[in-house]
Parts: sequence; C-alpha cells; structure tokens
Amino acid sequence: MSNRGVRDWVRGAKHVAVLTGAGMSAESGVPTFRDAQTGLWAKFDPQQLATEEAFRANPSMVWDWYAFRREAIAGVQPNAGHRALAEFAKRHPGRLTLITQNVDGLHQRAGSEGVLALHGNIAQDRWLDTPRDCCNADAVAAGSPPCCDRCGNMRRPAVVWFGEALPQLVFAQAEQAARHCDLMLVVGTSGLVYPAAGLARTARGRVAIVNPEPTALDDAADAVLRGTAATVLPQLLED
Ligand code: BJW
Repeated sequence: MSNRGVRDWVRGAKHVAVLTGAGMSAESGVPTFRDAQTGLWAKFDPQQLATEEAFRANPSMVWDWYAFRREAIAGVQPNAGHRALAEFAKRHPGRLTLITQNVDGLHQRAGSEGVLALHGNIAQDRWLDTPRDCCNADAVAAGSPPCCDRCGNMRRPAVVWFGEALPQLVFAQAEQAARHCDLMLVVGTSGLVYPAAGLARTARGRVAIVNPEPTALDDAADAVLRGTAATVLPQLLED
C-alpha cells in the first residue's frame, strides 16, 4: 500500500484514531525511549529508570534524569507531523481522536486539543506517597527531589511507570476510539509496551503504521509505511 492509498483511506474515514509514540517527536530532537541514550545518561537503561522501584532506590538520580529530559523538551518545537495532526483536527472537528504514549506535551503545544495522554505528562509532578495533611505547596522543600519539609514525602514526575495503572478514564476513552474508528494510524511506536500497543489490535477499522523501522505491530497492520512522522503525516492528512 502506498502513501497515496492510505491518504485515500483517511479521506474516506468518518473517524480516524491516531496512536503515537516516541518516534513522533524524534524529528523535534527528542530521543526515543529505546534509542541509545547519549551523554550523561548513556550508561543507563531507561527501562530500568522508569519504575517506582528505581525511584525509591535512588530518588535523586531518577529525579535528575527527569529534570534533564524536562529541560531538553522545553527547548524543542513540535514538528510538521504534530502540526499536520492538529491542523487536520481543526479542519475536521470530531473526526480525529489523538492518543499518545508521549509525555512531552508536543502535540498539545502544536495545538491539538483533547489529547488522550496515556502515560502522563513529564512537566508535572505529584506526591509519591498518599499525601498527609502536612503535604501541601507551602511545605515543599527544594531538593532533588523536592519533598515535604514535615514528613519527607517526595515529589515524583506525573508519568506512568512500568507496573503502574494508566489513567482509567483516559484509557477507556482511547479504547472507545479504537473500537469505533474506521482507520487507526499508528505512528512512531515500537509497539512493545502494553496496554497501549493493544489498542492497535482492538481497532475496528483498518490499521496503518508509519515508522521507518519494523515494529511489533506490523502483523496487525493493513498497511505499513516506512517513513518518518514529519514527512509522511503531512502527506496523509492533506485535504
Ligand atoms: C520513528 C521515527 C520517526 C524513530 N518517525 N517513527 C502485556 C504483555 C507483556 C507485558 C505487559 C502486558 N501488559 C502490561 C505489561 C507490562 C508493561 C509492559 O508493557 N512491558 C513491556 C516492556 C513488556 N506495562 C506496564 O507496566 C504498564 N502498566 C500496566 O500494565 O499496569 C497494569 C496495572 C493495572 C492495575 C494496577 C496496577 C498495574 C505501564 C506502562 C508505562 C510505560 N511508561 C513509559 C515511561 C513513561 C515515562 C517516561 O517517559 O519516562 O512510557 S515506558 C516507555 O515506553 C514510555 C513510552 O511511552 C513507552 C512506549 O515506547 P514507544 O513510544 O513505543 O518508544 P520506543 O522508543 O520503544 O519506539 C520508538 C519508535 O519510533 C521506534 O519504532 C522507531 O523506529 C520509531 N521512530 N524515529 C516515526 N522520525
């Protein structure tokens, strides 16, 4: 199937669901999750750092990793793929549901509204343990990580780590979109992490993958487009 063929599927679809992963932001300069990391963090495996266990074992190291990534993300811009999705949704109200595994906020910064963010938001943080009465904004002591100056409860990034449940309502809305779509575009994800990857397998309509490399979901696809998000999405979503 060619890009043009999938573009015709988009044109014919009443409802399009889009599931994005880290490759969506690669051309903005955000490293993907399973890319070799560079610099300071090259010797750490992100899969080992993105867990509550790792945070409890070494809170300052994991906090600093997130601080480093937050700063990097703040310095990049949405790319042509993010913009194409936001512009399509504006031109076609109610026709597109955008589901992302990304925590970088670039879809929202490109102007997409109602984004279903399955894995949270790296720019926000929350209490690690159930907050007590003393845990409030006035009591946050600066630090790495910041913590309650009375009981020591730590702040943690508001992202979903391995072994943690996804936000229930957001995931239910994503499942609903998958079950009702005529077409799902699966962009820039390795398809290795569940339950997000499972959405591509529950999609009612056709599934088209946009990724320069093979993925674990290729067998579930009606079309596999070997290209990048910033080059292929503007072609698929033009009117
Ligand atoms: C480009 C490109 C370009 C490059 N253009 N493309 C079923 C089976 C097996 C295991 C499980 C299962 N169900 C659950 C599990 C366990 C686990 C899991 O999936 N493990 C697998 C690794 C085996 N899942 C969980 O633990 C989830 N929770 C859960 O199931 O809870 C159950 C529960 C219920 C009730 C109570 C309690 C618990 C949670 C998963 C959370 C994932 N979190 C992370 C970290 C977020 C925070 C952070 O960023 O630090 O989310 S992990 C990481 O992986 C991140 C990503 O969102 C996610 C997906 O990665 P993604 O986006 O696919 O990135 P990459 O790097 O893998 O791939 C990039 C792709 O881009 C590649 O394909 C490139 O080719 C491509 N690319 N340039 C287009 N220009």
